[in-house]
Order: sequence, then structure tokens, then C-alpha cells
Amino acid sequence: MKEPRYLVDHIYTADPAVHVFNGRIYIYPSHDIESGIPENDNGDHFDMRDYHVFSMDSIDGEVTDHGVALDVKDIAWAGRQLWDSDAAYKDGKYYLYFPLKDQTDIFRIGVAISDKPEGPFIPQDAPIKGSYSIDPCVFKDDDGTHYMYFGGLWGGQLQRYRNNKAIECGVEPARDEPALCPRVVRLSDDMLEFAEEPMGVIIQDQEGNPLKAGDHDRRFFEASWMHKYNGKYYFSYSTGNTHKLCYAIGNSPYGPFTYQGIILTPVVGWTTHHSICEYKGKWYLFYHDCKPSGGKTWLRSLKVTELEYNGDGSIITISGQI
Ligand code: FUB
Repeated sequence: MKEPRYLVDHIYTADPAVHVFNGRIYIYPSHDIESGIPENDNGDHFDMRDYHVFSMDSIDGEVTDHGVALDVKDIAWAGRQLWDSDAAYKDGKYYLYFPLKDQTDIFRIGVAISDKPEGPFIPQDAPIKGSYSIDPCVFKDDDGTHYMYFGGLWGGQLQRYRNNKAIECGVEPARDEPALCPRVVRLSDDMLEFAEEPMGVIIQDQEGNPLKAGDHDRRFFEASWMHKYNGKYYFSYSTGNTHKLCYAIGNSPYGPFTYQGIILTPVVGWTTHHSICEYKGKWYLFYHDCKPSGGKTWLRSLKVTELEYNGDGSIITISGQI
């Protein structure tokens, strides 16, 4: 694959989570719509109402839209805003994890179940107990254990929590204090609960110091993704208001992760969000930009491009402008 490829042109799609199930590539994106809600720092303009699942049998192949996999009207606890989701498979069932505001406008993470990777998914009656914030990413380690990474600042509400408890005045720490961490938690055997208290994912510099809250070029903002390469854990994420996709490497799914560099320079549009997936011996970055909508931040389009490593395991930076 020489040039990035746009994947879907009949609807707007963003935040791709990608997995290979039964030898086929499945894409779980957000479904962007024109909501008419003015753009603000809270992300109110991202007022998405359903998910479609897409699949393809080769990276250059035809993309199948499997239609609506989950609709907000079928979720008993729903308030508004279906944001970035992810999917997992265990013991004959597929699980779709999704962030959604409840009826008090607090983001929680829900789970829905299907017999098929493309859905339709049947949601549980309540969000996962103890869940909060946005952008769940579910990673299956080689021993079969599933972990969820989650969290996002500003509209994603992560700044409203410390030690998994909501706080009165939810603001980010001062610039010279450690940055807020994404969270990691092991999932229960039935995939429906947290099996432990979520823990902070520490992202540190090369000297072992946690990144500072004022380090906007490197600190975590949202869009967690985890993949494993040559036995190392690669945690990747968006820096939000500096619009980069970065990565950090660790020796355990819990971290700590040492900051390495930039995967993708800023794309057209405010948000940047991705997944990294191996297919037939090559690695790919799935992401989005707003070029096809003429730069409308809330109307994004999925793309894929090849991702390459240097011999030392570092990732070769990709330009978001191509
Ligand atoms: O799609 C809504 C939000 O925008 C996602 O949850 C964030 O990661 C950002 O891409």
C-alpha cells in the first residue's frame, strides 16, 4: 500500500477500532452525523446516535457496511453521544464496548453482545459498574486475559475523577504536576464487568519521570490503543489539543510506558484517533481526518495506511497531511 486509502464515502465515520476476526478485517468506528449543535470544547457537536460495523477481506478490498449494529434508542440507560467504541471476542460471543452519557449527562461505558462480529449487538441494561469517561480500548493479551484502557480529557470528563471517585471541582492538575493518566483494568471472565479497580497508566519520559500536565505535546488526552510488537506493549494515544498520535512502550499491560515519539502528525480536523492492527504480516494504521467534509471537525472519514517499524522497534512517523 503506497498511499493512505479512504475507506467509507457514503456516511461519515471516525475513531476506528480494528480487529481481525475469522481471518477478516472488522472496523468498529463512530458514526458522525450533522447534528446542528455548535462546536465547543465539550464536544457537544459529536452527537452520534448509532454504530455501523464495516468489514473487508483485504486491505485494498471492497468495504462492506453491515448496517446499524447498535442504536442509542435501544440502550435503556442512554442519555446522549455514542463516542468511540471497541470490540472483543471470547468463547463464541462478540462484545461491543461503548461510551455514552447517561441521563445525568455523565459518560459511562456500556457493553453489548452479539453472536456475530458485525452485530446486531444487544446492550446490557446498565453501564459497567464503576465505569466512567470515554474511549474504551479492549486488548487481549497472549494468555487470553482481556484489559480495557479508557479515559479522555475535557468533554471526555476524565478530569472529574481522582482514584476512581468523582470530585467536586474537576479540573486538570497544574502544569508542573503529573499529567492525568488513562486507566487500565482487567475484565471479568464473562467480559461484562471490571475484575479490579481501574489503575492509572503511567506515561513517563526517558528518565522515568511521569509526563507533566503542562506537556501538551506529549501528555495523554484521549484515544487509547494497545498493541504488542516483538513482545513489547505499545500504548498509543492522542495528545488532543496538540493533535498528535503518540506512543509509549512498556513491559507489562499495566505499564509504566516510556514515551517514544509521534506516530501521526496532525490531520485536517481537531480530533485524531486510531488503531494499529497486523494483517497478513503487515502492520496498518487506521485513523480519520476531515478532508472529505471540507474540514468540518464533526464530520470525519476513515483512512488506512501502512505502518512501519525501524529495526529497533521504533515506529516510523507518518504524515497526517497526505
Ligand atoms: O468521536 C468522539 C470523540 O472524538 C472520541 O471519543 C474521541 O476520541 C475523539 O475522536
